[in-house]
This record gives sequence, C-alpha cells and structure tokens, in this order.
Amino acid sequence: MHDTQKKIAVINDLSGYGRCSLTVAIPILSAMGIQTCPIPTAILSNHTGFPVFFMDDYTDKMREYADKWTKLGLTFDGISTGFLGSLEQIAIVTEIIEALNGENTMIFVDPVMGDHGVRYQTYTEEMCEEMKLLVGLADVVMPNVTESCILTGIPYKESGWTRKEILNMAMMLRLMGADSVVITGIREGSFYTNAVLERGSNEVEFVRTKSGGAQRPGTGDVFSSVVSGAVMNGRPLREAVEMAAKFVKECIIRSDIREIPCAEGVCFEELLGRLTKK
Ligand code: PXL
Repeated sequence: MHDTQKKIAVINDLSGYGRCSLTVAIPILSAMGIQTCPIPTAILSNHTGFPVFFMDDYTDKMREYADKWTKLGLTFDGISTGFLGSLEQIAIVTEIIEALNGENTMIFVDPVMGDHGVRYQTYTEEMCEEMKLLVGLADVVMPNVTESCILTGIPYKESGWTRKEILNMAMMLRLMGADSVVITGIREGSFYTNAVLERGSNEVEFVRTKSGGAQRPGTGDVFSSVVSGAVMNGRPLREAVEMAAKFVKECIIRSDIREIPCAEGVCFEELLGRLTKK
C-alpha cells in the first residue's frame, strides 16, 4: 500500500508539566491519524503560567536539527508553529518553513504571544513585530483576541467587540499575508465566539460556543491542534473550527468535574477517543 498517511512538523515547546504545546499537539494530532514530528523550540519544566519555571532555549540547535530533515529529503503535508522562545527563533522558524515547505504543504501559525490582554513573560515587543512576518506565511493563522490586538495594534478589550470590529481585525490580519484567519475566544456574554475569515471571502463566519467553565491554559493549543488535524484530514476550515470549539468545551467541562487545578490545563487525554478517525 502507498504511504498516504499525512505528516505534520510541529514547531513548539516541550513543557514537561501543565499540558500545553507539544504535550498537547502530539497526542491530539496522532489520535487524528497524523504522523506528528516535533521540532522543539524550548524545553521547560512547566509552562510559564506557574510561579516558577525552568526554560532551556533551543534556538541554537534548531537550524541543525531541521537541516538534517532537509538532507533526508523529508516533506510534510503540514507545518505548524506555536510558542517561540526568542527573537532569532522566529526568523529561524521562517527559514525552516521555507526549507520544508512543499507544493501542497499547509502552514498553520498559532502566534502564541499572550492572553487576557497581557503579553506572556517571555515575549518582548521586538518578538511581537517579528511575529507579523511569520503570520504572512500562514495558510491559517489562529490568534486569540489578545494576540490579534498585539498584531494589529488595535486596543484590547475583554468584551464588547462588535462583529464589524472583528471583521476589520480579521481583514487586517489577512493583509499581513495569511490566507485564512481564525480569531479565537471572543467573549460574547455567556458565549465564546470564534471568527473565521476564509481565503477569498470578505465575510466572517462566527462559530459560537456556550462557555463551558473555568478558563484554563493550553486550551489554545488544544484548539489549534484539532483545527490543524481536521483541515489536514480534508475538513473545511469552518467545520474544523466547530469541531475544535466543541472538543475544547468538552475538555473544560470534564476538567472542572474532575477538579483539575486550572494551571494544569485540560484533561484532554480521556476524551481523545472522540477525535480518532472512524
Ligand atoms: O499554551 C501557551 C503556552 C505555550 N508554551 C508555554 C507557555 C504557554 C502559556 O503560558 O508558557 C511555555
């Protein structure tokens, strides 16, 4: 039989504790039937939402690491990027994407920079600027509202976004060069809304999900992993977003029932069966 299994290179950090980035992306994409090949950006004891963390930046090693993949002639159906630990790393990731990018490779960029109107501790202003260039390479870019505001320069607000404002923000992100834009986690009363602006369309589709419970870190990684997996499996973007929003909500509800501490993310592990291909 021909090897038709889909393959994705996932550029993200390995945080040992707290369920985010690679420890979320690898199991989710694997459950969706995709061969998932990590390129680590940094190794952390735990994510940066905890009071203390150890972080070993992997910037100096990434070129050599990815270069061997080029020499091996590896090609990928998808490349995804998440948390990046340094300014130089964003430039390196751009190079890696260019080296591994095949004719039909889908590029998924989750510009992990902040949440709730605040930049992550490790993120500098220069890194935010550099991130705009990476956004330009994306087939699908998936910022949350905070990241959308940082990228576009629009002032952040926790709620009260009009749909016109969201459309404008999505259009601005597309002007940076991304083909399709998904703005995630827009607060609308007791709902969370994801806005989908597809390639070639001038209208935003809104996917609303009733808020499922406590806010938890790593849910953005769960969301982007499911979207990437579903798109690679041939689903239209809107359907992929619906699937991801539903899965995140179910994970949050289960985590609240199980009383998982919020800092530890969501217990997606026991729900992975819902994502496996039937
Ligand atoms: O889920 C986003 C994320 C990824 N990686 C690291 C983080 C965070 C959020 O806090 O700290 C290292």
